[in-house]
Amino acid sequence: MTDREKIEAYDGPAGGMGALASSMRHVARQGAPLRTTAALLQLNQHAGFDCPGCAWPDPDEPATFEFCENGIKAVAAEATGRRADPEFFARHTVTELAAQTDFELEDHGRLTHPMRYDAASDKYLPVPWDEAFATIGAALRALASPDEAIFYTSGRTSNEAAFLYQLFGRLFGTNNFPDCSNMCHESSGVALKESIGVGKGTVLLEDFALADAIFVIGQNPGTNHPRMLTTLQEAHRRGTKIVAINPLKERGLERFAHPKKPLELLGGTGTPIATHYAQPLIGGDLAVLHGMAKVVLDAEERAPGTVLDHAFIRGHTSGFDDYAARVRAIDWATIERQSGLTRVQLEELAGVYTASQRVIVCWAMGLTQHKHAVPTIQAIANLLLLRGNIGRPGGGACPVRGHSNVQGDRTVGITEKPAAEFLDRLGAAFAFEPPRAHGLDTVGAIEAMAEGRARVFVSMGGNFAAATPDAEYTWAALRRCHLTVQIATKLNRSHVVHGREALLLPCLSRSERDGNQRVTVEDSMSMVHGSSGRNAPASPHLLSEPAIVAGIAKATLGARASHVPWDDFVADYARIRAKIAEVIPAFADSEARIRRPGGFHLGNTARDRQWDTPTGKANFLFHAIPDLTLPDGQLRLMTIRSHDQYNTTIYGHDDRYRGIYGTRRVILMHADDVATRGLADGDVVDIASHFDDGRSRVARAFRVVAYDIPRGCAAAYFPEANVLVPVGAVADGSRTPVSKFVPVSVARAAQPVLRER
Ligand SMILES: Nc1nc2c(c(=O)[nH]1)N[C@H]1C(S)=C(S)[C@@H](COP(=O)(O)OP(=O)(O)OC[C@H]3O[C@@H](n4cnc5c(=O)[nH]c(N)nc54)[C@H](O)[C@@H]3O)O[C@H]1N2
Ligand SMILES: Nc1nc2c(c(=O)[nH]1)N[C@H]1C(S)=C(S)[C@@H](COP(=O)(O)OP(=O)(O)OC[C@H]3O[C@@H](n4cnc5c(=O)[nH]c(N)nc54)[C@H](O)[C@@H]3O)O[C@H]1N2
Ligand SMILES: [Mo]
Repeated sequence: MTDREKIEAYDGPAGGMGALASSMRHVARQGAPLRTTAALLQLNQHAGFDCPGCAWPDPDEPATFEFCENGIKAVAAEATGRRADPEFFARHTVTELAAQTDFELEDHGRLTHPMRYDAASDKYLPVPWDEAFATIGAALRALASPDEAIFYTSGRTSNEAAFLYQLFGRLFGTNNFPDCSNMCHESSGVALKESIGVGKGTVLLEDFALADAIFVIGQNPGTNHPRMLTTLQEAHRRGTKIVAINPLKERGLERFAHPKKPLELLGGTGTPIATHYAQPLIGGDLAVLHGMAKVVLDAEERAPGTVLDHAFIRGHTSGFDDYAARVRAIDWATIERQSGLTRVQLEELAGVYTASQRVIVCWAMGLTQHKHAVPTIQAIANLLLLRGNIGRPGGGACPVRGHSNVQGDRTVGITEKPAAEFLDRLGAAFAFEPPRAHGLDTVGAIEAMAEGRARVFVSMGGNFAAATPDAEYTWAALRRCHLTVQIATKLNRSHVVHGREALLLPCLSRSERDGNQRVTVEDSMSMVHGSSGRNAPASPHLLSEPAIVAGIAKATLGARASHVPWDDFVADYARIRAKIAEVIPAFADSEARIRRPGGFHLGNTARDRQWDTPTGKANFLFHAIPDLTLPDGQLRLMTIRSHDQYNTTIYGHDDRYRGIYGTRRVILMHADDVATRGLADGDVVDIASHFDDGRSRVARAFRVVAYDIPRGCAAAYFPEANVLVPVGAVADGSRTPVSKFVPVSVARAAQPVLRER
């Protein structure tokens, strides 16, 4: 154990003085306080830029500046004074850099020049932009088929850049557009589309002010969507019931002190958030939701006509009778065993549901990254449908998205499974025949590279090597590529785990001036608004993402796509938006509508009670509860985020609300699970995962922390634990890697070295 490491209970509320102090420390560390402060003043303002943190929406009239500790960290990380420039790269071989931790890599600061890997010196050397583009064009043209290329996207990319990127890829001839969403809310999209005909949430921010009850399932907003706590706090004050369902007691769901309100700060303890808190087993949510539905159906049987919304069920849904019969037939012993909650607890949760006229259910990765994620999310839809809670003010489904524009990227065509209608319109707008065969998703892309079926990998942002499952396998797959191209702001793992040839293309960040252009983004509630940075670019050699895509497109397609006005698009993004509107009618007149404070809503058929499903109705979809019991000795491991990270970007080594300081190599376990293994709190263990594919996967040297978590469950941080997640373990229907349910066993470490990766 190093001096910095410390594990102790955290007594404060989420937010509060701790959040203020922590944000100031992070701003100071980045060495450019003025640049950061200037940027912060523009954050989420009407004329400013959209926070590069989470996708929680902004109120129409944001306060002078909506304080969010993790938003500040995200902006400070972009506005940093540090630079990974050519002198830096001249000092380090790539082999040396590859030995550094994820934290150390990003901590070198912003990339400043386009760089190319030089195998002779094992270093990145500067390369002129046009030479970089020509290299990509040559490699792509040399492929036997366009489907040997992969175009990955992370969800921070603007609508304009994403639209050009997918246009380029489809002109080139492939639908290989895997994205971070494949690892994130894909399960929500697939589930909701089948249930209610639209793969997005049905609520707006204003609905939270009307709700009588809000359920927050498998989500940790105190860390990952801190601005949501303000919404929940206001709801709590109005008397709204707030139900948290999470194996961990997350502090942000328990208590919150608004960092901008002096009285709350001085009070010290904050105000409560959840009125009810249940800690199910990891993966137990389908049983929880079926259990609640069973209570609701029983209540209706006892007092017919008083509990269900019969008019809604009759007029708007299909499949109710079959669903109800099957839920009634589940026995309580199965529900209790699989959920980890008692019947009494489930009756209480269901009681909150039936006592409330308007109900919103929110969820995030705790539900989506499971083998049974799609059935579980459909069980949420079922529960909402029982009482007409979709398309009612103050009620609805709310998958809380991750990356700030992950939803927008999908809207403008970043998907490996494009709809035929979208392709028809894209083809008509640009006079070409787009490829129709579906492309590779994230897991499919890894397998294709591993097997040599894909050879060029282009990444629009993100950190594929660290974010994906099965690190060792995935790294070998990336290393087999002929060329890997990374369009990025800061150095990360994917830049040092590269193909035979490799390019680093540095781009402007959200907070930086891009001429006087603006881009657009879509938040978690389908609101589209403008974003324009004001900071001076981190280096004069940076290009915008749209300019980089145009450069690659011209160098690759040449005369084949000379009818596409790439340069005009880059000169004025309004021209890209005009084309987006031609392909996606909901964008019509967006130029005027993004100028309004708050932007505009893209519309949502389910919210209007129009059901775009094969039955023309909202569907009750039943799935049996799976038996998730593991062999003796194994634990269900979830891989989660600490308070000091943004996905693979590690800001620091503290997870304040969970009382863990100075280290990320920890495994949280129930005290009895620690004791029965002959271990003690603080011991160092190796973690092995178990999956039926004949390969062994071990993560070494994790410190055991006895923690308030159900027996049989454990937690470790992503991405350190990604070596344990088998690439073949994916969710049924959505193929999202099962990052929240990895069967593992632990054993005293062979070598208790605690070097962070
Ligand atoms: N500061 C910051 N903000 C972020 C991010 C970040 O890394 N840092 N990431 C962004 C992205 S891309 C995303 S997708 C979101 C992620 O936001 P979250 O989904 O909140 O992120 P996770 O840490 O993965 O947390 C999952 C939560 O689900 C719980 N959980 C795990 N398994 C289960 C289960 O089986 N059942 C239930 N009921 N709960 C479970 C965990 O205890 C944890 O509280 O946040 C976004 N915002
Ligand atoms: N085990 C496990 N694995 C997971 C998860 C989990 O919970 N557990 N969560 C999954 C989820 S929900 C997600 S969304 C994925 C995230 O996967 P990704 O989106 O691929 O990863 P990020 O860490 O968000 O990407 C960070 C990098 O993006 C680059 N970047 C930052 N800003 C910009 C920009 O403005 N433009 C460009 N071009 N680049 C930029 C920087 O170089 C930075 O290093 O990870 C997934 N992986
Ligand atoms: Mo995500």
